[in-house]
Order: sequence, then C-alpha cells, then structure tokens
Amino acid sequence: MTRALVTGITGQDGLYLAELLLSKGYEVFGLVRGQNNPKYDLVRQQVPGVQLLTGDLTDLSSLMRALETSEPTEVYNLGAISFVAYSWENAHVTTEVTAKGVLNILEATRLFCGPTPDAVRFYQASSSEMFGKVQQVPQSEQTLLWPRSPYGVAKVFGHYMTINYRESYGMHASSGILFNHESPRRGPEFVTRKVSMAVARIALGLQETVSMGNLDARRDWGFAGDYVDAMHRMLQQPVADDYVVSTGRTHSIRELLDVAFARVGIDDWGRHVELDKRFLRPAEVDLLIGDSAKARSVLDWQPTVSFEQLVHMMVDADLAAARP
Ligand code: NDP
Ligand code: GDR
Repeated sequence: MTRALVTGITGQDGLYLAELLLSKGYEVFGLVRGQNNPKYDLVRQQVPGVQLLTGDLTDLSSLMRALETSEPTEVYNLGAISFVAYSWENAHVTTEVTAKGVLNILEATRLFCGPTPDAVRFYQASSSEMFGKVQQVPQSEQTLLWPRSPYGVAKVFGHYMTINYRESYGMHASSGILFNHESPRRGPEFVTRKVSMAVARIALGLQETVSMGNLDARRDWGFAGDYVDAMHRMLQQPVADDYVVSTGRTHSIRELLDVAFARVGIDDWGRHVELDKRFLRPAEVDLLIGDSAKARSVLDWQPTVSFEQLVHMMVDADLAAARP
C-alpha cells in the first residue's frame, strides 16, 4: 500500500487530496498542529480514513517524528499561512511557516531518506502569487517571479528551496505553481467564498449588504478538486519538475459578483455591495492568468469545471447550508 503524509490536512486542499489518495488505495497520514485544533473533528468527519499525527511546520523534530511514524513514499506539503491580506500584518510568522516551514519539511524528508534521497517523492504547494506584478501574460514556468506580499515572498523562498533540494541532493521534489482554486470548502476569508456566503444569505433575507475591496483585480480561478489531481500526477512522473496549474481564463471580482448574484436571480447587485477600504491591500496583484500547457501535455491534466459552474457550485452549497 502506498503511504502519503499530507501537511495542511485541515485546509481546503488537504481534504480534497486526502479523498483522492484514499480513493486510490493510499494509506494517508495528515499532520495537524496545535494541542486542541478545532478542525480535528472536521477531518475525522469528512475523510475518516485519514490517520492524524500532531506536528507543526515550524518544529523540525515534530516533522521528523511524523515521517518516522508514517514512513511515507509521498509527502505533500500543503501547510501554510495562506491568506495574503493577513501576511502584511503578520509577516514574521508568515515567513516562519510559509517560507522556513518548507525548509524544515524538506530537511526532515532528506534526513528520513538517508542514502536514497529520491525514496520519498515530495510536493511543494507553490503559488501564482509568486508572479505578483506580472512580467509576462500569461504566466508560465519561465516567467520572472515578482512577489507583491510577504506571503508571495515566502512562497518564492519555498519554491526555490524545493528546486535547490532537487538539484543539490537529487531529491524527487516537485513544485506546483497553482493558480487560485476554490470550492465549497474554501475558507470564508477568501473572496469567492466570502461572496458565495454573502449572496446566499442576501437571497434568503438574512443580510442586506457585503463589504468588499478591489473589484477590478483579475484571477484565474479553478476548482480545487481538479487541482489536487494535478498534484498527485506530478508525483507519479519519473522525474521531478515544476508545473503551472491553471485554467487559462481570467475574471474580475466584478464578474464573480455578476455570476454569483445572477445565480439567485439578482442582476443589479450594486445596492448589496459596499466598498470598504479596509479590504484594499498595500500592494495588489492586478492580473493573473496561467499558461498550463506543460501540465496539460506532460501530466495529461486539464480542468473539468468552468468558472460559472464553480461559482454556481459554491453559491448552491452556501444556500443549502444557510437555509433555516
Ligand atoms: P488553507 O488555508 O485552507 O489551509 C492551510 C493549511 O495549513 C491548514 O491545514 C492549516 O492548519 C495549515 N497550517 C497553518 N500553519 C501551520 C503550521 N505552522 N504547521 C502546520 N500546518 C499549518 O489553504 P489551501 O488548502 O487553500 O491551500 C493549500 C496550500 O496551497 C497552501 O500552502 C497555500 O498557500 C497553497 N496554495 C493555495 C492556492 C489556492 O488557491 N487555494 C493556490 C496556490 C497555492 P490549521 O487548520 O490548523 O490552521
Ligand atoms: P488571493 O485570494 O489573494 O488571490 O490568494 P483572495 O480570494 O483573498 O483575493 C483575490 C482577489 O480578490 C480581491 N478582493 C478581496 N479579497 C478578499 N479576500 N476579500 C475581499 O473583500 C476582497 N475584495 C476584493 C483581492 O484584493 C484579490 O485581488 C489566494 C490564496 O489561496 C493564496 O494562498 C494562493 O496562493 C493564491 O490564491 C493563488
């Protein structure tokens, strides 16, 4: 039986990846931080086959213990402080977890592998936020990185450290440069889920307005279920590499609001949306659109859910959850 260790198991991607790996017959171990993490129950409920281990990306010895207990052949490093807006106010802890945490899990994996550095296949959750002030449209594996937030800078560190461990020690370490991916499991702080939850509540008469930031930013949004499949495909390749994963289509926050409100029969959403400067960022990533030609040809991967289908899926799920 193939064994996988997943950090960030309590997050959106951790849950989808665990489901995928369990469906393929893997034995799945998930790392959970904290002494009484409230998300333990969520994981137990949604992916009951996962075996939970305690550990923290900032604690090298806890990672080594998790590796020794799980004896994995694949490690997926999904754990991070992942909310971009939070990273300006908490730049130091973001660096500790999202940047140096990658070094810790790479080093723990290298030490665990001993004389056979490629015995464990390693996945790093890199991000389109690394492109930041984009130097090329669309963005590919070759595009110059220009991060615009402490989160983006931390992800650049993790990305290059993963490449460095591959080149220095011969580790089978791949980095997936994933563009935004969403689902009904998305955290409520991210814009798609914030909108889908608000639209559902507005449709049901439970609230009147939602406060938003920059409506002109553009993102390349896909479905999280499709993106964890790309992660898994990367680790099945004989040689480790880096891949952009994206839909190749971009939409503004305004278009997100159009589709979400239209789903509940509201065409003129202006009176329901208030602009609030607190949600503007010190530096914005204005436009993201990915070129995933390499993932499509080498991994035989492609997205299966359109932007409209994704937004409908999220609004419908939040409507069902919010109905009294
Ligand atoms: P989430 O924010 O939903 O999940 C983040 C996970 O990291 C949670 O399980 C969280 O645990 C865990 N975590 C936070 N701090 C630590 C720590 N100190 N030690 C161990 N684990 C920790 O993110 P997603 O599932 O959306 O994303 C998964 C990964 O992919 C992240 O690295 C993210 O940066 C990256 N990414 C995401 C994209 C997206 O669009 N979703 C796009 C590109 C990259 P807890 O629940 O305890 O807080
Ligand atoms: P992002 O996602 O920063 O791209 O990072 P988020 O959904 O937070 O923001 C997307 C865009 O929407 C604009 N925006 C708002 N965002 C939020 N959260 N709340 C608002 O009210 C709001 N109004 C406008 C933002 O300014 C931004 O331009 C996500 C995370 O999952 C990262 O971890 C991941 O690496 C990247 O996607 C790819």
